[in-house]
Parts: sequence; C-alpha cells; structure tokens
Amino acid sequence: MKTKITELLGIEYPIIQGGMAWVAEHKLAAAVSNAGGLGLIGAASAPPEVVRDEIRKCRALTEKPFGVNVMLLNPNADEVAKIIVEEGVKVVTTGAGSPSKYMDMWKKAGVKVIPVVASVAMAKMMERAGADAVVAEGMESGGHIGSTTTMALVPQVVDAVQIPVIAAGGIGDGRGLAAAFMLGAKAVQMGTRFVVAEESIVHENYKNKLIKASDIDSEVTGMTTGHPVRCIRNKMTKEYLRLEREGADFMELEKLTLGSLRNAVVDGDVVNGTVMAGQIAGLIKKTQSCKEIMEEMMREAEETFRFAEENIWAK
Ligand code: TUI
Repeated sequence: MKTKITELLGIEYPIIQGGMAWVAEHKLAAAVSNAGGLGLIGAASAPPEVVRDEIRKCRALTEKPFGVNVMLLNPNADEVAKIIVEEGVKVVTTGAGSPSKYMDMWKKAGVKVIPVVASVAMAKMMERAGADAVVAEGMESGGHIGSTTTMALVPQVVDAVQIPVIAAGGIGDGRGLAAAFMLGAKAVQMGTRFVVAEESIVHENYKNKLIKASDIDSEVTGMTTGHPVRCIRNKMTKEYLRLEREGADFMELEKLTLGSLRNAVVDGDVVNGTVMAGQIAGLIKKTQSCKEIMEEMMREAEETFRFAEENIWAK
C-alpha cells in the first residue's frame, strides 16, 4: 500500500505504533517495524542514557525505520532531543506539548518530525513550524488526551493543513483503519492494541485487564488538574475521582499516581496502579504477534472497502 505517510517514512503499511510510556520499549518497536509498520520507542520520563541504549538495542533488532516519541512534559526532554540527533534517529513523534524549540535542530539533522496534536490550532502551528506530518489524536485514546473525538478532529485537521495527517484514538482494527482513510487520514497510530501484542513486555495482569475490558470501562482522571489521562477503571481511579469531586489539590492527587503507571506495567498492580488504555480496549480480545495484528488490519481494511464498493455504493 502507498500513501503519503508510507512514502514519507519508507514503511510498508500505514500503521504506526503509539509511543507509550513504559510500554514502547525496543522489543515492541522493533517488532512493529519488522512487521512493516513504524515502531516507536517511548522516551516518556526515562533517563536520557536509557533512551540512547533503547535506540541502540532497537537498531540491533531491525534494519527497518523506527522512531522515538518525546514526551514534552519530561524535564529531560532537551537531552532526549539531542540524543535523537546524535544517534541518527530518522523519525520523531512528540506528545503532551509543543516541540517548536527542537524543530530547527531536528530538521537540520534530517529527522522527520511528527507532533501529536489534539486540536486544529496546534496542527496549524506545527505545520508553520516545519512539521512533516501530524498525528491528530482524539479523546478516545489512552493516556494524556485532549477533548475532541477522533471522528470530529481528524477531518477538521485534514482541512486545516497541507501536510499528511495520521489518525489516532479509538482505532483497533481494519474497520478503524478504513474509516480513518475516509476521514482523510493517510495512516493511523495505534496504541492499545499493541499493548497486548506478544512482543509487548507489559505485565500479564495489565494485558488481561485490557482483554477483559468492555467499551465503558475507561475513566478520565485529572480533568481538574489540566492533565486528563484515560485509563481503565480500578481502585485507583475511583479514589482519584472521589478526591477530585471533593476538590482535592494537585499535590494530593499526584500522590495517588506517582509511579503508578510503572507499578501497573512492570509489577502488574492493576488495582492501585494506572492502567492507561483507550476506549477501543473493549474490541481487543486476544494477544497476537505484531505481524498478525498488522496483516489482519490490512486484510480487514481491504474487506471493508470491498464491502462498501459492492454493497453500499453498488449501482
Ligand atoms: O502524549 C500523549 N499521551 C500520553 S503522554 C503520557 S505520560 C503522562 N503520564 C501521566 C500524566 C501525564 C502524562 C501518557 N499519555 N498523547 C499525545 C497528546 N498530546 N495528546 C494530547 C496532546 C497535546 C496536548 C496539548 C499536544 C499538545 C498540547 O499543546 C498544549 C500546548 O503546549 O499548547
């Protein structure tokens, strides 16, 4: 398949993996890239030298292109941004803020820059700043989110910018991929489905929590702090939302989530930990390899188009 994004990134399939904190390490990224998509290492809050090491380990596992996601709330983001250039990484995605201050450095080094945005205004700003593409991420996504749905955001971003748009949020199968194309996207970014991939190092408890989740099992914590985060409902979210309703201050709420994503992903504490996941978790029923996920997505998307051609638009 050929789209502006597969051409820009030199990949086979128009599917990129989300740069998920603690989840998107080198094994998952390499597996997605080897399966024909774009794998990403999520730098999140990792120490810069750990990110360097992850990049090198990923390179040892794949000859295909892969990228790094820079989480802009990370106090070490400046150092991570430099390591990306030093290590010759070809693609960067960014989240939770504006990467404008790194744009010149990255562009000069020939890095393709793809900011994740949650609004039209941010998409336009990123295009002006020199971005090669944007990921338009709807509020169906897991983790840190904006407030507009994928269905509403993607076509508005597509109309507002000339650069290619990648759709994210609520996409978990080939129907979602086909729908994203219909909205004008040139690829999709997927997170939640890759969390349960065979190659994902995430704790079994976390994977099982997603596999068991239904459509209405996610909550958004942090609406009152300005950092809304979507995760699966558990003891932590119930306590968090109760404290928020009672008007708890930022520091009190922070205590509840400090280290809590790591506790869930690494130690499997899905009761008190933060189990970040998107609303599409209810669709995901089993573990598969990244290759199986990718091939199934492409087959389903093709079937979806064929069905529409033969049944919906049939003359
Ligand atoms: O970044 C994400 N998703 C994330 S980051 C993350 S780590 C974290 N953990 C706990 C609390 C907070 C963060 C977990 N999930 N997605 C991309 C994304 N970016 N979604 C929304 C945005 C965004 C929001 C505001 C992008 C730009 C923006 O601009 C604000 C500004 O600076 O003007």
